[in-house]
Amino acid sequence: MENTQVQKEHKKIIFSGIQPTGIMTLGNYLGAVKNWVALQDEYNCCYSIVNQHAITVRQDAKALRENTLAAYALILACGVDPEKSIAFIQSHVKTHAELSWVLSCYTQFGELSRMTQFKDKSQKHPENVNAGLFTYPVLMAADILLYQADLVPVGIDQKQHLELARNIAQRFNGIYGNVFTIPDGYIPKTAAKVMSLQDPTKKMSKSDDNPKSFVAILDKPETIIKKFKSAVTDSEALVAYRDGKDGINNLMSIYSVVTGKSYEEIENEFTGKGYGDFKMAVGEAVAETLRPVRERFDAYMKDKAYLEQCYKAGAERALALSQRTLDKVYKKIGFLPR
Ligand code: AQP
Repeated sequence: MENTQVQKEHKKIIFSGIQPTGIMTLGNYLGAVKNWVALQDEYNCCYSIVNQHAITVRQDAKALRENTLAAYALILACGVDPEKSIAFIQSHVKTHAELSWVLSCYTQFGELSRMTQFKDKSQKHPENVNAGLFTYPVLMAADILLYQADLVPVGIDQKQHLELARNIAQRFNGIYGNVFTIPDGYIPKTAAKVMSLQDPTKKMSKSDDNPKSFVAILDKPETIIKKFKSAVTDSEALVAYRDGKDGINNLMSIYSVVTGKSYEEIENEFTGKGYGDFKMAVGEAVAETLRPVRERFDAYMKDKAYLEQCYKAGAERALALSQRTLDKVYKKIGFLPR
């Protein structure tokens, strides 16, 4: 018992989050949430539904509420265990907004101006280029630093934000001593960036206007297979991982992660076969992987009381942990205690 306690204390800490901006895609699953699940035994993990990030883009209130609960149910359905890990909803834990304000005073305007996600999203929503969209990476830094996270499992699209979080932490530590742990990214080798099925030069995104471009985790098996059948490829009829074959490369990396087969094994499996067979195989493998997730999701959504009990307990644990960091920060910067 004592040993287990010691081991638990020595485990490294992980933080990661996902926005409740729609139904999670295969990209979110393979790039992030699948790894969240795999890391739970080895690390002390904090996983959050980051609804405060979601409002940087205009949301319908009712839909946001529903999507937040659905996203929470979905991470549990993917295998996040609310006993092992701290699973919570960001707005339930006030320390995130509080630390974010402090860190924004230690972040330069120029640094935030260089963030590519800000540039992309402000182009996509020119009518609403709000200050929150601009300071989004500061809130993300607060999310991570509050828990003294060692590792942050994310897709490669978040690498730049993570780098900024490290810079902010280093700058703060440089002034005040060792307040924050400097986090490292945990980016998967395969499927770190799942691409759109309709435009394989763009990342698969849940807010894409074209539903054929992404596979939602909750899509029915026949829908998944149909979407893969209509995936954009090339005219070469050769299943091989090569430069310039963006569509096929994307399908190969998806197939590789869900089946555990190497690229070489996949190339051999489809030698002499057409893209039709390959797309069908990828669709079927993904549908089979996601089937149990969808079934568990349906069961969780029928038990709202259980979900509520889990997210309340998660918020309490998250608050207790993060308050320790916030107290330390307030003391260092000279805020008079109440
Ligand atoms: N296509 C992707 N491939 C691999 N990883 C991905 N992630 C997102 N898309 C891909 C990873 O999923 C985690 C949660 O992402 P998020 O929902 O917080 O925000 P996002 O990156 O902005 O995802 P979307 O789907 O593109 O959402 P919208 O459309 O709302 O902007 C992150 O770890 C991310 O790296």
